[in-house]
Amino acid sequence: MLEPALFAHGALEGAQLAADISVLEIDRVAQNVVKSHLETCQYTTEELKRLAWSLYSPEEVRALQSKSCEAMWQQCSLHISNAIQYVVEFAKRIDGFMELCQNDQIILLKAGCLEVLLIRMIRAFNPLNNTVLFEGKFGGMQMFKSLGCDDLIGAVFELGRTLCRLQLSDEELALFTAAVLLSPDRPWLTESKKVQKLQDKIYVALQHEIQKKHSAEDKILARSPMTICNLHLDKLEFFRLLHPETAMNFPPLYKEVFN
Ligand code: CLR
Repeated sequence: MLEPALFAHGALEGAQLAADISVLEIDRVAQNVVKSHLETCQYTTEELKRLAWSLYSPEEVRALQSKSCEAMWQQCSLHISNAIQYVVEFAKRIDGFMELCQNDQIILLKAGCLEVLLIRMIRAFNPLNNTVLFEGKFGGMQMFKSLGCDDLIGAVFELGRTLCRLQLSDEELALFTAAVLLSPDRPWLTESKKVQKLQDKIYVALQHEIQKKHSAEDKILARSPMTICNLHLDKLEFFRLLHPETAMNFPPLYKEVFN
């Protein structure tokens, strides 16, 4: 089934690709991926919003810093492997993933799980104060000092800041991470064509989601004249207080419209 209307804007590079995939199918893919993401993302957006207020105190940070390198690595690797289990569950719930051969499932997960985890981190990252969620509270990169890998931690935090600037919605995050997992160019894949087909659909769905976002943004922009009008009235009122004579001699039409 073809549905050319959706792609008529030329926003999509691979026109042939689009022609192969129907709108119904795209919606189904998007729904499945977004649902899988929401079911496996460990924390709800509300939970994270609430948690953003609980910051580590300087004493608590000092306590973390004075841990031994081994103990801190142990602790971090535990949390990372726990979070990776959720990524594995995410992958398993993406339609088509379990139909790949087991060899390829393992290759995709081994190659992609940390990438996905780092992208997912933006949900638990606060770019306003450069903090990340760790064991129930938010803290800065000094927390991880005892690991002895400031360069790595610095890079992780910089990635967090950069990705946060994109202001991805959960829908976009879901589709983006699914596309990362289903990368057909991972070495040693035996059925990379199959992986490619799955990723293509996800990219089309992501493209569609981004278009939706832009038209929503246009609506927000369309409201801005109203804001400007109100601002104008505020300024006029203030001007009138300061210079009542001048305001009295404004053109009649102007006065009639804005008085
Ligand atoms: C990522 C999003 C997951 C929840 C989650 C769990 C563990 C967190 C991780 C997030 C972000 C990165 C993190 C990690 C624990 C330790 C690690 C804070 C929030 C930091 C960057 C230290 C890495 C240390 C390595 C060198 C082992 O849904």
